[in-house]
Amino acid sequence: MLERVAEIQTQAKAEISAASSSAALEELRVKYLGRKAELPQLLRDVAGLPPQQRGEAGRSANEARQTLEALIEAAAARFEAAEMAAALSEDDVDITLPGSPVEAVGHHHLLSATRREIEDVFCGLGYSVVEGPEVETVQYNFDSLNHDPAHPARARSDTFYIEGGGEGPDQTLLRTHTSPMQIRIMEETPPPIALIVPGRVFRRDSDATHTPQFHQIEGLLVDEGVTLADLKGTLLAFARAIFGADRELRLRPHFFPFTEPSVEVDVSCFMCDQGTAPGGERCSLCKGTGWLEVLGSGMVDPNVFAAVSEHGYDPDTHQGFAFGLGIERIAMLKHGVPDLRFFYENDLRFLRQFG
Ligand code: 2U9
Repeated sequence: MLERVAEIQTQAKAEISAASSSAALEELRVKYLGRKAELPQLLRDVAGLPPQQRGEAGRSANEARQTLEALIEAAAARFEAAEMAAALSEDDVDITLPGSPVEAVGHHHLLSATRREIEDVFCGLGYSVVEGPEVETVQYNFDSLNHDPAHPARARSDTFYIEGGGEGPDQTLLRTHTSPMQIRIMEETPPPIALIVPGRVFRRDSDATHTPQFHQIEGLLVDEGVTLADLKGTLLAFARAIFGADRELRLRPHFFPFTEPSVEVDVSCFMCDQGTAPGGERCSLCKGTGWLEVLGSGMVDPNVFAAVSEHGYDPDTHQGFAFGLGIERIAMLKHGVPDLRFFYENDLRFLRQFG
């Protein structure tokens, strides 16, 4: 046995020093030290030798095993270092660099982008953004908002009522504006509040400037000591952020059921100088008027506060202003979109212009 152990050791040493990779070394480890290899088998056979041979045979086989283990380990460490160095020098991927984000495919629709742009302006002014249900009740959509029962907007010809959707104030409909959500918020949140409500609204209307569905953003601010000057300052900040830092505002008296006084708000045209285009001709955007109608607004009617007075809105101590705008209209003005229907036709030649 001693001779055989010496032979195995000599042969293994030669093969280990000739090995050319860590994979080859691993094969040698299995070949000489694995469970089915001859040397471990010899070690197991020591127990069957005559007692006087066991000591020396066991010692030499054990030493051979330890020697081979150490040789393989040392060679493996050398290969590992060399292989790592080779991989690092060949590999042109620097794993320490931050991962590059996946390239965005596509972009927001112009209406979504415009909505976000407007939301950003009001978030910057401290407003919250809240969304509400698209199916509403007559109570929230009209009654709480001081709509006269005879108001034309309530007619079957102007509003989508849900068939079988209740009766009287509980009758359900597709909301005609996002205002019902402001009522819901006031029922839940005592003043002061400042919020905008973006969302889809529905009216029975269909032509180049009207679609049965469009998008609004309405705003509501309620506190003590709020005046029309606060409304004008807020809307001026909005107009300048969206249409340019040089813009001015013009307020014209109007009527809305939920605001008193009510005003329509024009912003000075950003394409011309008071109606005259750079070439001297009449500006095509503002039709030579120098003003663009952008939204409606006003001071919240005390009757609206009366509908939520039990939630802390006292018409005698609280004032508020509200405004409403059509996202489509803002996008059309800002980007020169000539027809409202382009927004919904999903013609990529149109959509891709606004990436
Ligand atoms: C509450 C009180 C008052 C919301 C307002 C307007 C004026 C307005 C139109 C703009 C173009 C609708 O999208 S449009 O067709 N909206 O002019 N909206 S004040 O007033 C409110 C809302 C909620 C509780």
